[in-house]
Amino acid sequence: MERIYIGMGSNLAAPAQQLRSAIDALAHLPGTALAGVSAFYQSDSLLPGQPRYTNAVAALDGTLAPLALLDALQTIENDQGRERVERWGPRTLDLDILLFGDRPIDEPRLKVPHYQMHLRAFVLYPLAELVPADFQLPDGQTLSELLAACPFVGLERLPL
Ligand code: PH2
Ligand code: MG
Ligand code: MG
Repeated sequence: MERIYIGMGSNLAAPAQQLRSAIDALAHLPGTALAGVSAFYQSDSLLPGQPRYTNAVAALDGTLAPLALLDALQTIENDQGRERVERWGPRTLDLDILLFGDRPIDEPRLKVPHYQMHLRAFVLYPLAELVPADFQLPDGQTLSELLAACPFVGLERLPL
């Protein structure tokens, strides 16, 4: 059994509703159990000219292989109308595997930890709601160090 963290994001078609549907789909995923969900946070897109994003992080406990989980997440994205037009384009739903237990994964289709999670406030602050205070990434960096280097700027935590 491994603890897995999923970054969720949406900036199209009622983003908060998209995240709620995704959480429901994650809760029903075979081979995993939903262990927690952060609050929802809004922020501007990293790419200018797009609608604002709503983001959250979910924790799963699972026995699935990483690539099987990736397939399942892509199915959920597709079921919720994800269209893959341009890289970083606006999307109804983005589900990214942030961390998979404490293993680094380096496959053509899947790199874990997610390559930019350590720089993204909309990942780090929701993640911090779900982990112990001394939490470390596979490379030994602590989440507190990452948070200290990544100010809570432009993030809006939505009321539960
Ligand atoms: N995802 C992107 C690009 N820009 N900006 C915010 N605020 N949140 C995201 O999830 C996000 C983004 C591509 O994955
Ligand atoms: Mg993605
Ligand atoms: Mg993403």
